[in-house]
Amino acid sequence: MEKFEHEYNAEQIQVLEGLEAVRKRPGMYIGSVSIRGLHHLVYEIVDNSVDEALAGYCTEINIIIEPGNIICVKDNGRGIPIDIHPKTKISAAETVYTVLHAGGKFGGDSGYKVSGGLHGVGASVVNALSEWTEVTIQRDGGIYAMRFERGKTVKSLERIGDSKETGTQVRFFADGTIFETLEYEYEVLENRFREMAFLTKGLKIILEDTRGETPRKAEFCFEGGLRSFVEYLNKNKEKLHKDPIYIEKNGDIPVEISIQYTSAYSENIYTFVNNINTIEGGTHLEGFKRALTKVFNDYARSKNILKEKDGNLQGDDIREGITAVISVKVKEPQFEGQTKTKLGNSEVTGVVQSMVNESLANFLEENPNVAKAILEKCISASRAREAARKARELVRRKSALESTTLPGKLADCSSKNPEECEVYIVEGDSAGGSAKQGRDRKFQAILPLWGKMLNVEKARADKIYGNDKLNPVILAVGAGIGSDFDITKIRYGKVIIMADADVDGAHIRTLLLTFFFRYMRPLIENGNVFLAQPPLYKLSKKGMTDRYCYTDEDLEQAYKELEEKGIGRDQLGLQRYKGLGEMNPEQLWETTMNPETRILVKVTMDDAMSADETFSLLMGDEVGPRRDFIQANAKYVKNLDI
Ligand code: 0RA
Repeated sequence: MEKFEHEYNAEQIQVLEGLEAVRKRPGMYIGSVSIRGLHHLVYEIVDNSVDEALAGYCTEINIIIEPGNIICVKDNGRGIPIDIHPKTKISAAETVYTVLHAGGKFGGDSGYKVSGGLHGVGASVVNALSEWTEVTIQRDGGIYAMRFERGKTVKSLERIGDSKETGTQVRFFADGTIFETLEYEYEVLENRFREMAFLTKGLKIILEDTRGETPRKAEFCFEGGLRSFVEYLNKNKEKLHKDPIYIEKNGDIPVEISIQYTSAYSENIYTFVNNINTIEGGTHLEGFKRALTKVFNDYARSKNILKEKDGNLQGDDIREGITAVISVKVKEPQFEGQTKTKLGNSEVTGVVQSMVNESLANFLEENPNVAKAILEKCISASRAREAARKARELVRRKSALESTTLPGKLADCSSKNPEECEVYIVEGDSAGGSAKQGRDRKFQAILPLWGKMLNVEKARADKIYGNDKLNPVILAVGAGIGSDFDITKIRYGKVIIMADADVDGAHIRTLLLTFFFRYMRPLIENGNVFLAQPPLYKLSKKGMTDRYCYTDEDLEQAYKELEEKGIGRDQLGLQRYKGLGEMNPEQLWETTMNPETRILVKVTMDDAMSADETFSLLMGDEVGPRRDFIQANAKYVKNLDI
């Protein structure tokens, strides 16, 4: 017999219906039921502990991925309150886990929830979507525990022991009938928790993975906050000044910003609202950019670095080579944009702007050498921009004369409707030939690329327009680059990179992704960039349709299934594809290009960001980190010719 039998009153029934709704439409609450949604469960639980840290009561959070993909999150905060709610007659702790959006309702105006995943939905959603959840609370001298299954209480909060400590521990096992996979990816969680630790100065976050034979562990704690974040982002880059610039203001809308310039040509500004990555930017970014442009122009004028006859430096020039992280805390954030990651609150612009105006102007006055180094770079960026404009006009004029703006190598499709059109960027002429023959020419265009790519790390926009490898890509996509890029002009809804599964293929993929990341970022943000997945193997036998396998696991699975049909391994021919060039047009169509059967992987900002990171490392100016990387990854990058 259960010790606690529930009587369901009206409120309780509402509760159950609430969590039932979550189980019926999980996507509405956590975005998706893919691995992304699965990771989201962990973020939701950790966010609650981060809130406790932001309130000043928690200094350490431990996250363990246990064998069987059970997640355990433990913090040393005050412990979730356990007092009985006068209306529902159940404990506050149980309410938090069973009532939708209960978080933040307790403790009066003790503060507001600031952290929160993309959806910020709270513990009850995690509970609803887990096969089981166990919560253990230490507070008021005791240890208390409760348990739920698929969101329903099976054991109400009960005192199970004594303790002098305080804190909250949540263990849960996600529901396999809801999620596509239950296998957490350690690296994804590691990246997110590193980011969280950067964003919450001084908070120690420990992540452990005890699933495999060799347990993994990472410990993050950054006293420098965003300063450490910027140092981390720039670790492989050549810096223009030693210490990142750091400004912080804890007013009504707390703002924390760190900036460091590098000798690179790209602009890397990351913005966060309540610890959520606002990849589409918004009003905080707007305020920052305005202030940055104004402060540097004012400074350059006042020091006579810009003469009276000179025009103002443009924002793009001032942001060349910048790495910056902006973090704001907003009580009622409004998220807009395609992916709801653009801050809409208009009051934030002015707050960020005036704070940066004041602090950055002071900083430049106090650090004239840093100011000089940055401004020299801005001025040369400005000259390059002028040269780029001329180069671009030349290209435009030339193409007007030739009466076509499309590159000669492009085999275009017949449809002109971008929504249905796709372009395959194919490495190598021979694979390009097969792709041209195998494609559906109505909606599939082929652009072959060959030879070595331009090193975009060391090139400015003027070089890129003139580059014979990248110019065809720019013209084919048809929407310009950099600040001229206009997503409404893209000629294809899908831009698909098709490269071999070997080191050279990886090289070209990294190069193209980096190029898109730096010069056509909205294309990635908008979800228009994809990676084609050519098969690694073909299994064949007389009288049997060929079977293609895309991974080693796929191959094992195929062997198993065929064995069950009485076909042994020894009867099967196995071909390992070394390159796209080995497939004939029909095979290429069937395995990699036919929308009915192919596998496409959508490139996310995370993918592009790490490609960019790898790229800076391999192509940039800093020799030390590159050597370290190659030594650490020697077994993976044996053939990489750098
Ligand atoms: C005291 C008061 C409140 C929450 C907590 C402690 C608390 C909650 C969690 C969740 C995970 N770990 C935790 N540690 C402490 C209520 C504050 C409010 O809702 O405004």
